[in-house]
Amino acid sequence: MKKFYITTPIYYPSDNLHIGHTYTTVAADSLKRFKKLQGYDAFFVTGTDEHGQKIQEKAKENNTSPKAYVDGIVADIKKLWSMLDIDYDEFIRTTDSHHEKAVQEIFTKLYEKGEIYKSKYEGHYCTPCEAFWSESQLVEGNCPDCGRPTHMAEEEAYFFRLSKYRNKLLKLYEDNPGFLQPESRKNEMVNNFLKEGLEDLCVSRTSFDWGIKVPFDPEHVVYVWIDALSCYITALGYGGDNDNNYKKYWPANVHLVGKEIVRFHTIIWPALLMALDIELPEKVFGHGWILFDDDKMSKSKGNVIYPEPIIELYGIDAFKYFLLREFSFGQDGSFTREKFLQRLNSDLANDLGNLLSRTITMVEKYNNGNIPQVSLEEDIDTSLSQLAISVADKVEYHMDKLDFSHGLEEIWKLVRRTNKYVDETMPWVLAKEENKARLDTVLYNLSESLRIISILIKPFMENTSIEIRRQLGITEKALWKDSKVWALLSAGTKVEKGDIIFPRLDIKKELEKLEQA
Ligand code: ME8
Repeated sequence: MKKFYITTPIYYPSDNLHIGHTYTTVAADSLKRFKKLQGYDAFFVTGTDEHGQKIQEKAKENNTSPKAYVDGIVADIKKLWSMLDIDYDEFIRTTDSHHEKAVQEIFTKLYEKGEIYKSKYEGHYCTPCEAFWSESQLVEGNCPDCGRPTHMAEEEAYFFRLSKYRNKLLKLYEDNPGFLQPESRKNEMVNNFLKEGLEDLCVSRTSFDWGIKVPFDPEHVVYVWIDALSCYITALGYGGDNDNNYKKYWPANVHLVGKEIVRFHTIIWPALLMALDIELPEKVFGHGWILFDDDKMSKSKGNVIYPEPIIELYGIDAFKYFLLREFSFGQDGSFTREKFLQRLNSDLANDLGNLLSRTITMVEKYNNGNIPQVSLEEDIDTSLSQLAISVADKVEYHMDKLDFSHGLEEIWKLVRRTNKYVDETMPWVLAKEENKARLDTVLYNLSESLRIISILIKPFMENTSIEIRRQLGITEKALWKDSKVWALLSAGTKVEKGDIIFPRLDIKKELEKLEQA
């Protein structure tokens, strides 16, 4: 069985997560489910990045210890992932003892190999980002990541010899055009960072102590990136007693990250792995941001959208579908409640929900709830079946590029085509004319198309897939390969009408509800 290892960033548990973090996690979850459905042995890691000054300060504000503070947020994060039915295999916390031990070993190994050395650091320090910046990196004198002011600071610190990896990294980009996607981000890394040359990277701190201690110099704590990035291998047991998963799943097939941390994943991470003689990940995908009011969401600006109220009102499948269909994965996109509700109405209620409900109703009404036999085929039937069995390949093509939106659009072309087939064949007229042979064929084809749709949507909308199959009376396990074959549904299968899967919404009323939620 071929393996597929996928990760999300490990999020800071400084506050509760919002729709932006949910976006990456839902995408990773769908990709894992997709690979699993295709027969891969897929492994999915997410987690939390718990050390550092920001968390230490946050805990202080809340009159508690850093560990107690992060424990509380991590419990909420796990609750959110369980609410969203996120199928992760490992949740790595940087405070897990096996992670801390492995990071100490990594740090020591790099030091012993001469890849890390001790020196003094002087630079522009951004406290919220916990980052030192060089003069040239500042944007209008401010932190290039968050735009806030920095101040000059100096401390004794350990450095990783990042500068020496410049040429190796340039070669990595040259030899592996697919290493960083989308393409535009690659140009940014190569032209803005690598071509200008790299400075050695400060990898320890003495100004705070909420972190993993440098084992041979405990005044120092390991500074964010060696600690955080190593999670992708420690989550698999690297450096621990049981590293079976590391042997089985590393290297990662794809690290999904937001565009602001692409640099850390495509410059620092590969350089660290090179220094450790560890194989590099196959691909890093830097997706766009979900904006609100055309601005990046941030708690301090008060423009944060949380997923919980949306899920409670409309369910997880509608929410996941919207996230993956509405936004083009590589680019930024704005979230609005109107767009969300409109898509629910058009794609889910009018297209998919309506197709299921009218199909099951007609099979009940015209054939006593039994899937009929095909007996009189026409050209229009072949055109539907040809389209239906061709969709899976198109979805595979788009999923290969992590283009969730176009993948879903291909599935919806079939949903809409099938609805149109109802309007064109007019089963109610066939019934009136007592054209039983033709009516049976039409009802069969509608049900069969829905069977294929139920497989195609499974990675993205598991509950809806299950419900469609339940209503169609299908008891077999959904297999991806069965979406490429027509006429697998057995005649005589008893359908079972259920609730409307996506009720049509009164947008004005729902907007009021959502704004109050
Ligand atoms: O950066 N739109 O953690 P973090 C889309 N701990 N995605 C968003 C988003 C938005 N508006 N906001 C957040 C860290 N994200 C580090 C990572 S990895 C070794 C260490 C998602 O809590 C997106 O994936 O700030 C982004 O990269 C991540 O959350 C940042 O999470």
